[in-house]
Amino acid sequence: MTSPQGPTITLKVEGMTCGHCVKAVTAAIQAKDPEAKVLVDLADGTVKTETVLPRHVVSMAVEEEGYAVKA
Ligand SMILES: [Cu+2]
Repeated sequence: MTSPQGPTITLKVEGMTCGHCVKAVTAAIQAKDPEAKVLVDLADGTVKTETVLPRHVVSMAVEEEGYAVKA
């Protein structure tokens, strides 16, 4: 089954530590794609996004919040 949303993008992100970070990252991505599903794993330092946005746009949104995208 294919997703109507688009592919899942996984980013390795440094500097996320708490619920505020989760909200900030989620809001930043959803500002660009309101339909995006965002799953932040603080322990792993990963952000998984189901979105129609290209990877570099998701990456840019996260970095604009002040977090470093490592991969
Ligand atoms: Cu935080």
